[in-house]
Amino acid sequence: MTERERYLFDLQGFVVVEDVLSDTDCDQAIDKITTNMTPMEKTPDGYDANGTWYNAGSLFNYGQPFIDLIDHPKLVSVLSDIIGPMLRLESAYSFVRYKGCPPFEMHGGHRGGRVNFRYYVQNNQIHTGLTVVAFALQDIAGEDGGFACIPGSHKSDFAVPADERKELFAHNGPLVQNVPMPKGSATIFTETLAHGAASWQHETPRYGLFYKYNDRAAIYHDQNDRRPDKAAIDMMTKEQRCYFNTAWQAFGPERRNRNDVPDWE
Ligand SMILES: O=C(O)CCC(=O)C(=O)O
Repeated sequence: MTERERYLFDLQGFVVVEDVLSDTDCDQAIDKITTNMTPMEKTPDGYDANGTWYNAGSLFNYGQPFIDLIDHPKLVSVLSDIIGPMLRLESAYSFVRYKGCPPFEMHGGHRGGRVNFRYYVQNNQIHTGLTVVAFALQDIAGEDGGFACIPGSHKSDFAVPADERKELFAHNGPLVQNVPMPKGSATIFTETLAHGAASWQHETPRYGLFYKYNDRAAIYHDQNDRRPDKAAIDMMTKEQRCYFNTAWQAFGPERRNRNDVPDWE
């Protein structure tokens, strides 16, 4: 992690890392997502999607560029500094959203959430939990909508008061900012940050791609329907497979004292 990245991540709760994917990677990812996406009836907040929200899972079964992104050096350099030296990839999925779609309401926003939702700095070292990489497969301007957050909210010790939430967490409200992203970049943000997505406003849909990382000793989502299947695992390197290991830190199976051998060996 560069000093600039550390400064920006600590200040804002997110950092935009440029040039992670090439134009060809982005176009290939969009093609595969478009071929495999299915319409959602409801958004994650329970709004009627009305044909404006789609999703695609099982991304690793479609090969590249999804596989190489698992442990992309530019991402691992940041993630291993802010989460821990050994990482798990809990979840990878795509949401495709069309112009005028319902928003993804703001969530997160204070560091009282223990292991998965924490943020502190000690001895020059950032410590956080569940962390998201949001890949930009196209150029995104602020006025397009998309990923939005309250910069700095990851350091708040207080949750937003329930009766102020509507005003203070409103998209286009006083605190929430849309984050522009150049094509091929990756925005790394802690789930402790108050964040969501504003209604998409561009004629071309937003092809969102999200990977969620945690410490290899921690877990947030139930992994039963999130782990890649054998066909996908077979396309990965040994190191990449370890990103899907069961969460444990020490004294694992067969007296392994480090969680650095793939569960699938
Ligand atoms: O759609 C977005 O950009 C926001 C994603 C999000 O809120 C999340 O991953 O928790």
